[in-house]
Amino acid sequence: MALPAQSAFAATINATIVKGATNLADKAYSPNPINAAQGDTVTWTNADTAAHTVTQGNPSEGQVEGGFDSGIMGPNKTFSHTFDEEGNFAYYCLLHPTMVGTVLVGEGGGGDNGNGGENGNGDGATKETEVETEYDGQTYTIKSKSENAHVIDATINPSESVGVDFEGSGPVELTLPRSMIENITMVSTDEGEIEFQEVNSTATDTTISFTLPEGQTFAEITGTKVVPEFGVIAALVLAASLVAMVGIARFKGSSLGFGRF
Ligand SMILES: [Cu+2]
Repeated sequence: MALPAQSAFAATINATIVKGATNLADKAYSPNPINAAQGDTVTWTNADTAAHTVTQGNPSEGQVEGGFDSGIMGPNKTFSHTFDEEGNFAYYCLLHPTMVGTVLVGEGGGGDNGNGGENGNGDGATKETEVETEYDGQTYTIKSKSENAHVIDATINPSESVGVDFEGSGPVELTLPRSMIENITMVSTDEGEIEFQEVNSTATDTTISFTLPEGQTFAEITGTKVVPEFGVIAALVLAASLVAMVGIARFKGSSLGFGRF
């Protein structure tokens, strides 16, 4: 495992809420992810004409209590937060919860924000990362081991699948708790099903390996058993909320569609 690169001086990293961010999902904040070193400050500028927020948390679990939160940022407004601890910090927009981003603080931070040059990970070293996802009060840890495809976020789609977001693509070993998903049957990216292999299985975890094709940073893992166990009820609730969303979209007469929600 690579050792975390320590910066001698804390840096300020500029990020942007891009124009048209409302409909840009994980492209709404740029760069995404933001790579920072411990102690760095990230300053977001709202370059859009609409108001947005930079709020720690994610759309499925909501705002992190005591986490960073810009409040409502009008056009050209800025928000800064200093990251004193290592870790992966998901954030989103409270006004448009499909807008999501991640700040990666720690290993190899600082230099890999699209200004050229991989920093820290270009030596072919395998790195282990993990994220926690919460469902119904339970926390599940998902681990990745890869050269370039590092897990940064995971979302449980109750009774169906687990969606996993990566920084980068390529071969990856992914370890998932059996309490979250069992009997993995399929792995797919946004472009369809990909091959996977089960490489290890313990009493508590399953490890699978697959290769994320170039440019693909999302995998949906489907299993025959995904939390919660009372799948039918969850499916009904999901169906009900879908109906509600369709209703709202019709009411607004939206021509934008609703993409991923
Ligand atoms: Cu927004």
